[in-house]
Amino acid sequence: MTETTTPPAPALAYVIAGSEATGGAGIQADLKTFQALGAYGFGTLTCIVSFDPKNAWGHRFVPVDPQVIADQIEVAVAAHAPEVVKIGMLGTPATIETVADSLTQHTWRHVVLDPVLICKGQEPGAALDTDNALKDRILPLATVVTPNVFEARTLAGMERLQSVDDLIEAARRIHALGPAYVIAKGGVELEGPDAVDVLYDGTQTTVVSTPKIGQERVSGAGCTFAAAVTAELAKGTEITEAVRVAKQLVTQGILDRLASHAPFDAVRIVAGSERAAADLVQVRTH
Ligand code: PXL
Repeated sequence: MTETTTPPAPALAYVIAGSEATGGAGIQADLKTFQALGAYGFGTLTCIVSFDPKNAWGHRFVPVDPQVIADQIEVAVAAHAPEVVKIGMLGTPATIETVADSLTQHTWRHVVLDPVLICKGQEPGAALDTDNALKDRILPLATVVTPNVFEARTLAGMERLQSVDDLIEAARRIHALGPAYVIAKGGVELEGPDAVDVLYDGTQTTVVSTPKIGQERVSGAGCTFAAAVTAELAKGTEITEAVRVAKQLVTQGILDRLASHAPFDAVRIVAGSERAAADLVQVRTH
């Protein structure tokens, strides 16, 4: 006779984000990351991005109706009562209002915000409204925010961001806007041989770096990074360790990247990716 045992309850990782139809970025990357890190993943769709292969792979963007977004959040929270949520691409001021209203109806242990700003192909005026709404309505609810260089410069109101010291300054300025933890990501954008990220918690600055893998940005790296931090926080991992795991996972995902007929490669995460690049990651706290 075989004995059946109930597996322990998994960590619950919830994401509110957009679909990117090639599967490299967006909610597809988030859910794959949650799975790879052993969390139970579920998501609310905010918008659908379909690059246009007939038009230089520019963005085509369709928002989901605000009521449908509110309904999805309602049922996800009713079913699972998640404590940790990742916010990815929202895309319009109306979506931001809806998500902000829904988020404030619940108590969260962590709200991890990947502050996806201008999406190529969006009308600049509309994008500015969206950026301002994100800053006004969602940033104050975030406990963790993960800007890249462009987003960090925009949120921090800095004219230039070129060095690790600038990245640290940006992280401090964004911290002053509310989030308990800021993870500013240098990626391939800063000069020098390393891809450097900075975690600032209001007191300590932790610099996490790996040797750069090429000079090109890889699609889905930012989504995957924030999703990995989310899954680890859902599992109860402490923030510095969550950042280290995320950096390892993304570094290995870039090493294993998927080429396609699109003009950019995509991060590829497989089970075990989070351990594979351990030797490449350096963590220094000041
Ligand atoms: O990588 C940012 C991003 C996030 N979410 C969606 C996207 C993109 C970039 O294309 O399409 C849905």
